[in-house]
Amino acid sequence: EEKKMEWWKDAKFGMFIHWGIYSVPAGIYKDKPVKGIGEWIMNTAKIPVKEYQSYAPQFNPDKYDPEAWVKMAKDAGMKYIIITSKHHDGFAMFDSKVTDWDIMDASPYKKDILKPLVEACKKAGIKIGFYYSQAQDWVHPGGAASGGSWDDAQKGSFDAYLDKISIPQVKEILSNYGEPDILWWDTPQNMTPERAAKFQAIVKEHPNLITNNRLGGGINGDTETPEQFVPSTGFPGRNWEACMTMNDTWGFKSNDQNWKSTKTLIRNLTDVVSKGGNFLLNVGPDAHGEIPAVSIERLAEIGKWLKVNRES
Ligand code: FUL
Repeated sequence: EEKKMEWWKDAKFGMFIHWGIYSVPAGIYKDKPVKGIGEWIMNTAKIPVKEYQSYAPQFNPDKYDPEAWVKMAKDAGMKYIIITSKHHDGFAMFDSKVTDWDIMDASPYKKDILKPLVEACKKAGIKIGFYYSQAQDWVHPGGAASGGSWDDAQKGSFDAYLDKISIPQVKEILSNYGEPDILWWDTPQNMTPERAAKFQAIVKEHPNLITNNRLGGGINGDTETPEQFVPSTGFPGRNWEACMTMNDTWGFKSNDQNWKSTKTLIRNLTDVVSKGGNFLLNVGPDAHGEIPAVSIERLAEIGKWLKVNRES
């Protein structure tokens, strides 16, 4: 077993954070609820690029308290945090030099979201990972779009998008915050072996970096990623991590109140861990930077349970 996986295998439990511009519409477009997961609202409702970009001036998370989030995760018994550095809407939650569609230029907040979270994690001994949507990008021209593009502004060369936006941004997140522990790829649409190789070359420069199996182009990565279910058996010979939401969305939706009970979440956690996997449980902060109170409550209850029942 690879040395870099040791902490990860011991960790068992982590926090997924889906946070971005989609927390502004929060599941509502033109006064109507949009079905499906909140972070997909732009695609699901086919919101034009310019119109979607007009949400960014409303993204000013005055309540963002990364130290409190890290404490919440730690008290819940979580050992690592993975946050969306850029989701499919292409918005960089960090200071990116290769685009204006980022927290510095497009939002009034104008402060790097990742930096203080990384610092808080370091202080608390919590590992940090970045989710990065390498292929799907519904705002930068040429980025892939599931179901096809819906706005002329999205048209362009996928390879030019990879070379000018995606690859440079991956370099940014891997070099501007010390060495992150995890890089979490997603939805490898149109990822050929040739394209994936460009990303893999960067990964190789970070020998302790753990990557998942969603880069594409035939690259396996270090972990399998069953999503929204607990597999009936594990993945023999492979490390795996089941990711799951507490309600029915990853990104914040004001109208999703379909919360799993703490009991269900603890059952899922123990089910996953008993089968040799890690459990990556999601929270979706709102546009102010507040994690829903219902999520906070469940995290605290899970932490209480683990305090009594976890093998140390
Ligand atoms: C999926 C994404 O498309 C969702 O938005 C979410 O990020 C989930 C964890 O992975 O494939």
